This record gives sequence, C-alpha cells and structure tokens, in this order.
Amino acid sequence: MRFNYFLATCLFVLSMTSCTKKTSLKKEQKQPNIVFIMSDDHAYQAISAYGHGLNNTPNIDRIATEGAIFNRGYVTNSICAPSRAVMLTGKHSHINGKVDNILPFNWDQDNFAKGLQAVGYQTALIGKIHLKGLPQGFNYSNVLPGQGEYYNPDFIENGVKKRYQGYITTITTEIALDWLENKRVQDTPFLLLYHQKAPHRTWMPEAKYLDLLTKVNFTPPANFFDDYKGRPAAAKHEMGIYKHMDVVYDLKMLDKEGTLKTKYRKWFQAQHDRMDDAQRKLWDAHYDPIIAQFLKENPTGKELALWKFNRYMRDYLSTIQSVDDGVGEILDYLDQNGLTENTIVVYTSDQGFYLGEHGWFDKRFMYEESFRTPILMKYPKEIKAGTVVNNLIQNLDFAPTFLDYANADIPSDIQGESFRKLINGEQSEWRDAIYYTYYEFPGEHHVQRHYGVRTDRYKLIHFYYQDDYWELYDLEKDPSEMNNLYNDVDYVKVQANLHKRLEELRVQYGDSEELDEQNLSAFLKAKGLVK
Ligand code: SGN
Ligand code: CA
Repeated sequence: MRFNYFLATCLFVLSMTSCTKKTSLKKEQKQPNIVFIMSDDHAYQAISAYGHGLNNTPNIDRIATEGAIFNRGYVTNSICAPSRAVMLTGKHSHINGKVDNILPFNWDQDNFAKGLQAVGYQTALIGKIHLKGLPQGFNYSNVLPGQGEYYNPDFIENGVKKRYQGYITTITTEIALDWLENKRVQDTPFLLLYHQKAPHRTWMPEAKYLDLLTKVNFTPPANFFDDYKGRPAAAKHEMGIYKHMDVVYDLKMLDKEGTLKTKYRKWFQAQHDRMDDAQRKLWDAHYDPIIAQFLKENPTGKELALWKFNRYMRDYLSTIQSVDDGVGEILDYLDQNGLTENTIVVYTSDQGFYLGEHGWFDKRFMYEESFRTPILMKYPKEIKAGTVVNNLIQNLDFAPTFLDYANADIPSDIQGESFRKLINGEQSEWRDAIYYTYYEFPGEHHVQRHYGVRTDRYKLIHFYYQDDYWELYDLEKDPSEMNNLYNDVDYVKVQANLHKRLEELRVQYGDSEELDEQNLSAFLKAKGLVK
C-alpha cells in the first residue's frame, strides 16, 4: 500500500516535470492561438453536423460539439479568390479590389494576419490561397500555385516552388503539423491558416477512399430537375450536372480505348498522367470497372442525369473524407500538446456549393446553397460547448473577430464586425441584413453579374449588365428559391422595404455604380474583351 502510494507520487512528480513547459506556456500566454481551417467549395450540406445525412464528418463535427455551429454563415461574393480577400481584409470586394478570380489582389493592403503579427503572433499560411504574389502578414507561407493539383502537387514555400509526392490533402496537413511542431517559435501565440484545396473540382479522392461510397445510392434534391421558371439568370447557367458535367474530366470515365471523346478529356488525361505508377494502378483498379459498366449500359436522358449525379456525389464526398481526417489530426495535435484550451479553431469554406440543387454543381449565385458557407468554431475558454448561432454572420467578420480575440486594434475602415461577444452571449444586438455582390461575367459557368440583400426572412437580387431584372424570395415559405415574387401584389411592402435596405447597405459599405463601372472595364480589359 505504502509502496504504491510512493510510486504514484513519483510518477506524478515525474509527469509534472515533463509537462512544465506546456503548463507554464498556458499560464504565460494570454492571447489565444488561432487555427483557421478553410476548405475549398465545401458545401454545408456535406458536413454531418448540419444534419443533411449525406456523409459522416466526425472530426469537423467535433468543432461544433465542443464549441459553436453557425446556421447563417454567408460570404459576400461566392467565389474563391474574392472570398479569401474578404476574409483577410474584413472588407467587401469593391473595397479590397479583388472582385473576381481574374483581377489582381494587392497584398500591400492591410490584413488581419499583419495585425496579429504586430501584437506578437507567429503566423503561417498553408495550402490554397488563390491570391498571386508572396503572401504578406505571414512568417511562413507554403501555398499552392493557383488551384493546385490533387496528386503530386507543387507548393510555393516562402516564394520557392517545390513538388511534393503524394495526395494534396494529406500533404497540406503534414506541412501544417510540421509548422506547428518544428517551425513556429514556441511559447508565442500563433495564427495558422490551414487551407485545403479539396473538395474543389474535379473531386479526385485519395486512394484509400476510392471505394468508400461505391455502393451508396444518392437521391437528388427535390429541385434537381428545375425548369428555372421566373428566373432567367438561373436559366442561362452553364453549371448543370446533366448538361455541363464532362463525363471524362469531371466523372473520370477515361476509357483506355478513347471512345469517350469529350471536350475536356485532355484535361483529365493530364491529371491521370501526373500520377506515379503506384497511384495510377490504384486509381485504375477502382475506375476501370465503372468505366466498363458505363460503356455497356450507356445511360441517356434522365437515367444519365441520375448516373452523373451519383458519380459526382461519390467523388465529392469521398474527397471530403480526407479533409475530415486532416481536421482530426490537427485537433489531436492540439490536445496532445496542451494547446486545446487556449486555441480558437474555426472550420469554414470559401463559399457554399450546389450538390444537385437546381440541377447544379459550382457556386457564384446568391441563392442559399452557394451564398451560405459552413462555419464551426470552438474556443473552450470562451465558447460554451453546443452553442448555436442563428445570426447573419459573414466572412467579412472573421478579420475583426480574430483581432478582437487577440486584443489587437481593429482598424476603423474594417467593414465586418467582431462576433466575439455575440457567441459568448454578452451581446444581443446584431445586424438585420447582409449585402452580396458577384462580378465574374462573362465567365465560366455563365452566372450573370448581380448584387442583393438578405434579411432574416427575405432576399432581393438585382441581375444587371446584360440583363436588368429583380428577384425576390420569401425564404420562410420557399427555402429552395423556386418562386420569384418580384412585383407580386402580396409583397409590395416587403419589396419596398428590401429596396430601401439594399440602398442603405450600398451606402454603408461604400458601393456605387461608378465603382462597378471601374471594375467592369478593368475586368473586360484583363480578359482581352476590350482594348
Ligand atoms: C475552375 C473550375 C470552375 C470553378 C472555378 C472557380 N473549372 O475554373 O468549375 O468555378 O475554378 O473556382 S475547372 O475545369 O478548372 O475545374 S474557385 O473556387 O477557385 O473560385
Ligand atoms: Ca472555392
């Protein structure tokens, strides 16, 4: 008895000694660490914490279980590079200048990583950022050139390009873990932007997940066969699963005989060629039987639409499984190193994505599935486990929120608002409406230029440039946005209020037709459409 007690005491003293560094770190460090996880095109419908039942993402869900889930997280401009520019600057696209994926981003302007550096943070940016130029505000950067490649990707480490062998999602996680363990200055608050390329098109899964969903049959959303009645911009789209998904490029039917001569076959051929022999062997072992069956059955019409939808879902969701694993590894690292308590972890995407709603893939529209984005966040010190946030939050709000947590100054020209006090229940007042803009037209997927306002219940959108018309939705009665109520007699008052609120927001955020003209002419020039 006595001996065991002695042994236990020794073990306790020993373990305390080995933990001294971590314990003292906790005591000394007042500012929280921040791990900001962003994936690319990850629809909230494909995170199990949101309850859509499509897949299982236990690690991402853990962030919500241990912290908060946001049911009304939105972007300001549903496309990659602009979304990231908004996230970094806390300013709308027309202010930070990165209005579309085409025009350049000016890294010289202020961003929240620079703000955190100024108050002593070590900062790192790892993975996809989609903003050209050497990232500013980061002690360490290791980013993808442009969109990046799923297999054997190139990265640019502090400005120097280097190829990695393997699968992009796991490599990005390894680089992030290596920075946490070996590269950051220990005992200093840190900011880690850990940004996955996945599950961006063309949804290429990791070898170990190729068979994950082979046997699962997915039912498409109720409006999969949408006729776009009353919505002319939606009708002009080029992002239909049935019509626009390329059987070889998007759906991997690269038959060896070359019978499937699709428009983008050569692009997928390049992806396939990029793999090494071992990778290609595993890939082909999975897809070859599917290709053979597809050629044999040769589905057409509705059958082909459903076949495409299912192939898309299987690849897209399998790709997400590796993202979820990476989140688990990062959370485990924090746990194992005594960092969990003092670290804020956010999971989000650069925008939402269509998983068959309106018959679509891709994003860009102000309709809910692409306007909305998942946001899950934990910070044990301040956020109660199981918190649900139903307020209208935008990616505009990340920059001021992080500066707030770090006790850094929030520059007065930042347009977002810190939601720190909102989540911990110290603040009840919040904005009643959010503003949206989309500019990349003419462009891929053919989504018209538009802007609009969303309140708790309604949405007003103005499509302009080639067309000029409005759409109004009652989201309570019509959450799938199938019924355009603009000029409906029952909504005269609602319509007038929305117009007023939209104008107020344009003034508040400094948007104007003049700015839009300037952006448009720069865009047309950059695309070579005018001289
Ligand atoms: C690529 C994709 C598009 C996608 C854009 C923008 N085509 O061009 O489908 O909309 O990226 O995506 S692909 O043939 O190259 O896959 S974003 O997330 O970077 O904005
Ligand atoms: Ca994206």
